[in-house]
Amino acid sequence: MGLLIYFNGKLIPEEEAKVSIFDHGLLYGDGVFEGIRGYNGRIFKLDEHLYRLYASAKAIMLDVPLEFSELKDAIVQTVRANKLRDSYIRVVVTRGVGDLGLDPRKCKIPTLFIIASRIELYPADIYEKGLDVITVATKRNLTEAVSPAIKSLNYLNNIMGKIEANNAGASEGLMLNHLGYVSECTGENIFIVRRKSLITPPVSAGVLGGITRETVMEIAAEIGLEVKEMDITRYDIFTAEECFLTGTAAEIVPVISLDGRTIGTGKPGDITNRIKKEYSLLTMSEGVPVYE
Ligand code: PXG
Repeated sequence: MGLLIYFNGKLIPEEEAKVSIFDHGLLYGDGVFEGIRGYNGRIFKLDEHLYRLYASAKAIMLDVPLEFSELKDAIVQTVRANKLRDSYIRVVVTRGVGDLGLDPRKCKIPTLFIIASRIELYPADIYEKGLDVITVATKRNLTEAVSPAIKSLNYLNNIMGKIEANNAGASEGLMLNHLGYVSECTGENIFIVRRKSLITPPVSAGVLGGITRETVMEIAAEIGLEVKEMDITRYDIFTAEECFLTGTAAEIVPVISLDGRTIGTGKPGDITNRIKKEYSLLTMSEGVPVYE
């Protein structure tokens, strides 16, 4: 049985959920989105994802056609209609249907759809063995051009990075900013462990303010680990005790090498494993209930 999709105000079968070829989300990548996870009958960090969605929309002057509470309700209804306990939810708002010119003023009504489905995680052995990452040549977008803090439909910068990582046979690509500092991977934030503290690049280094990144910061505070947001270079990763990536889909993924240099012992570290454990405990116990 196919999925039920929330599409511009209605729940409809996936075969009927079709976007116009004149939608500027397609023609220009003009729109914003969120990727959210549901665990165990609850939606994890839903408010946080929605705050970021409205902030992304604000930054590109796009009016989300629903109020915060209406959108929240539409997401819960979509998950419920598909009877999902564990889910991956994609919320997309585009500029809407316009003409072939890029002027967004021609797009009168934004398109809004919600897909509640499942997610394929990285294969299980990646979490035990860790990832080999390489630095890609494509720089992360300038914050003054298209800020990486905006979760927009325009992901070519990241896709270019992913293609380079794929071509090199690596599992992920590390992106640097125009100054040569580390920003993030193509779809995950990065942390290193140095002398028992966590370090992650600041949003000003050209990174998406990840919800998982924030959650890791909260976990660190609870378990008494210091977290510093500061610019780091590849050298800091080469010489780190541990390294891991964070993202809604990936959760917490250990990194064991960068550009051929083994990080720490070459195995997922104790701090990484502890954070991973605390994260999965949170996902099982927190969130907006779907079925109550
Ligand atoms: N940085 C970027 C560039 C992202 O796209 C994250 C960090 C992590 O943010 P959250 O809030 O999820 O902790 C993301 C997440 C994928 C994929 O297939 C990844 C993301 C979105 C859609 C697909 O890897 N983004």
